[in-house]
Amino acid sequence: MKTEHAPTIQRADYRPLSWTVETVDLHFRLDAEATLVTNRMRCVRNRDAAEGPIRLWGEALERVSLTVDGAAPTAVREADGALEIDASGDAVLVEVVTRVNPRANTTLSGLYLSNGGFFTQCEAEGFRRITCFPDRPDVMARYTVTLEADRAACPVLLSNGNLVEEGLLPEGRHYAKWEDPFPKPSYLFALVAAKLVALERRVTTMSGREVLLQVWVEAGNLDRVEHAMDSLVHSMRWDEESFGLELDLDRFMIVAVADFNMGAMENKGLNIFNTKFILAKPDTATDLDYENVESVVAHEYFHNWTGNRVTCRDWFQLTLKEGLTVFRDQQFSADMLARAAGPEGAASARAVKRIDDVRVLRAAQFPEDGGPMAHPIRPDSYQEINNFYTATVYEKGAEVIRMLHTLLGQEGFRNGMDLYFSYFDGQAVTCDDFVEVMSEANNGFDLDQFMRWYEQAGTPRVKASGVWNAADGSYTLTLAQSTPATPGQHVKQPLVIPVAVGLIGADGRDVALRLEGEAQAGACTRVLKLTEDVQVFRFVGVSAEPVPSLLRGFSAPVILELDEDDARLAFRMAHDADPCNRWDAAQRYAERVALALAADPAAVVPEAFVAAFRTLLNDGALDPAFRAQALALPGEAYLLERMSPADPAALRSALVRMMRALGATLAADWLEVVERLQLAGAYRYHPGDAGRRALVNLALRYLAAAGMADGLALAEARFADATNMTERFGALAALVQSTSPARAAALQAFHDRHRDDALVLDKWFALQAGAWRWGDAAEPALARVRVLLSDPAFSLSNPNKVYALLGTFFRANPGEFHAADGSGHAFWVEQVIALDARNPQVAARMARALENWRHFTPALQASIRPQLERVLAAPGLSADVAEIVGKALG
Ligand code: 0A1
Ligand code: ZN
Repeated sequence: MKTEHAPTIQRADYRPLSWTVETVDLHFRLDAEATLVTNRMRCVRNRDAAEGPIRLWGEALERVSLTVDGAAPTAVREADGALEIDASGDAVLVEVVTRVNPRANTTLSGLYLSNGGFFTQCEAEGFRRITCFPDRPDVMARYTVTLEADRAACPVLLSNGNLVEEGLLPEGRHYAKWEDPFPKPSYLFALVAAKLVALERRVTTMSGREVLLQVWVEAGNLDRVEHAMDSLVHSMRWDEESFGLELDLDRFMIVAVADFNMGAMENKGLNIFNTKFILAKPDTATDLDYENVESVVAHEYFHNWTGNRVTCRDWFQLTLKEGLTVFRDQQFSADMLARAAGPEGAASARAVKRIDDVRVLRAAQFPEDGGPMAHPIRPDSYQEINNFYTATVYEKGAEVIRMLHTLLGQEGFRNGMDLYFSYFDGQAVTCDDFVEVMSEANNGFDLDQFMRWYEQAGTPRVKASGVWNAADGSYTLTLAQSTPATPGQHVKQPLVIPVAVGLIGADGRDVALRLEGEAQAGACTRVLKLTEDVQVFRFVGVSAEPVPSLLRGFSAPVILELDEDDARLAFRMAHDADPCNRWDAAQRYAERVALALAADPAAVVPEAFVAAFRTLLNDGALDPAFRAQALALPGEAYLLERMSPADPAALRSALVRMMRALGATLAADWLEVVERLQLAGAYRYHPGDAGRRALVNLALRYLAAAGMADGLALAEARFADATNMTERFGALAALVQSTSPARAAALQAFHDRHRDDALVLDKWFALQAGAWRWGDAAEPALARVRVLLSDPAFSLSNPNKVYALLGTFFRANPGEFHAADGSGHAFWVEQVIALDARNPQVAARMARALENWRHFTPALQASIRPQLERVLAAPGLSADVAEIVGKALG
């Protein structure tokens, strides 16, 4: 079945191409239905490769003409989806003319239209949908691009690099010519031709060059680009200061587009962004939106060095640029938060960011690692590369880089990065190259075993046990690692796992650590290197029985298994000096309670658990942002992954009981928090304020869930009076997640206020798709989702809308999606098939919502299997969806 849709591509099959490209001269005659693309490329023989023809890939193209050195080529064949052209000599000029239809292109890959403008998306293999080309990242060429379009419809014409010429043409048309001085792979090509305006800023780089920064948006959005521009400037400064990396172009452009499959794209000098990650003003964007804009702008900007200047040899190496760039954006965000918090609050601010990152990893990557799509951060094979822009490649990839940073230290890591650029600037390289250079820059630091992180899939388990010996004051910690089998990988080797450890004394203070054989005690937290299946570490001078605090700062992407009773978890919630672990103790305690309640419908929330939450809530010494994290229950996706068999309805009932108990029992405490922390005055995006708003919004959530009259009244009042989106949406969310009769009216009021704002309506869609059922009479989420599907503001063609409505229902509302009658599963089939006809990438993302179906109860499995089979049997199914569903059933 699988091979019918797409062949499997193997990493081991990589071969350099016989011919590559030196220069590309592109001419676009832009037209909505028939754009003519003339591509003149100088192809050169690759001396390092075996003899062979020129290979050019093309997809969804109408080929108008093809010449080699001005003449019809002597021999042209089609093989494996590529054109093969025999050529002689060392260099030839190939000219290909193609015609494409941007309006008909609903895949949003290649050249497409959005609101009347032309945009491109070429990663991973979109360039072949524009012209015939050796569309692989190891072909790096210099591009000259001429755009020609109607001047009234598309007054702005942009491409990579520098503008070298522009002018008017007959019949109301005009043109612009761009030259990119840096050789680049085709996936970094971009053009934009649209009616846009720019916010501009001129800044001076560290070497004293003046550069022009532009953020291009539709005219009506110009009042919401300031934050993106500030974020760009901060990113530039940070990369200069942290890594000595400077912007290499005279102009750097960002363009926002409403129709976009992913978050954003790092095209050389012309980043294209989903509007969601550019536009922000207080009335329409939440604190979280502000934070996301900052980190996505940074991520794309950082790619200019880690991704563009040094790129990937082939798509299996994707984590080379993505893991590293996510790590860089995480460090940047942590530094920005720490700076805003000042010296006192810096550590807590960093921890809050780290907790965010760990939450994402656990919610998205752990389930992936435990399912049919499990793959190493560097996969060995794929059918459709677009399916491998995954949490594993990105988030686990960033964790792997973080472990390198931990093992080598800040300075060692920086030395490695310097050497990486000095060796590989302008090249397309592999993950091995990166790790080797890290070793070389650190006196040959042995990273051979570390490479297994690139090879093995699955989340490792670290089982820990400790024994204190009163007689000799020693504490013996035994750590054992194992990684469960994953598809195609049955045997796993031990990994290098940095385990940051602390021992907490009975007084709640850390003990200074001294390993057996050491002359004196040192720091209170130290990193143990676990490299064997089992290892024993003996601490001495421990005069009273300590409480271990392991994996501090989440020092490795593993699942820590440690027997701790409730009292110990409560103790660590109150005392662990490592904020990440303090949060984790609360998560573990909540997980334990949730799973116990899910297993027993009659069970009640233990008082000791509520008391432990109360202690945290009322600890005024703790940063509100941290308290908001620690008092939020673990994500449902993560909990389902921990439950065997996974029973979403039972889990939902447990979580409802927990929310209600925590809301009702701690009502007075929550109300006091609202009273004490709510802010007056104008909104500003500042992490300190954001933390307060987050804790107040959480308080409203608990109070509303518990149906506390005071809390509901507060939420209504805050909804009505809010002066910014964070407060308005927080109050609305609290009302929607409750039995409040004000719910419907509030949703309507919110809709009416923001009816013309696509991004705000996305929140409105998502909130309803994600709603739990709080009362017996409440409407099932699916009924609501069906109504919203025909809302005039909804469109299956806009990825943001699909992610907001369908993505939220499928992925963030398991309690409703997996309704026992199977209605959610039948609906999923309908929608996946409808989407697949338009946009396979988006359809495949939705399809992934059922991949872990084998973890569910037998009754749910019986409901899901035939639906997966229906999708797989659908005529004309894309390779994208076929791979996901095929692997789920495989
Ligand atoms: N490289 C981008 C992500 C991206 C990947 C694929 C896309 O289209 C299929 C678009 C964007 C990043 O990491 O930000
Ligand atoms: Zn990226």
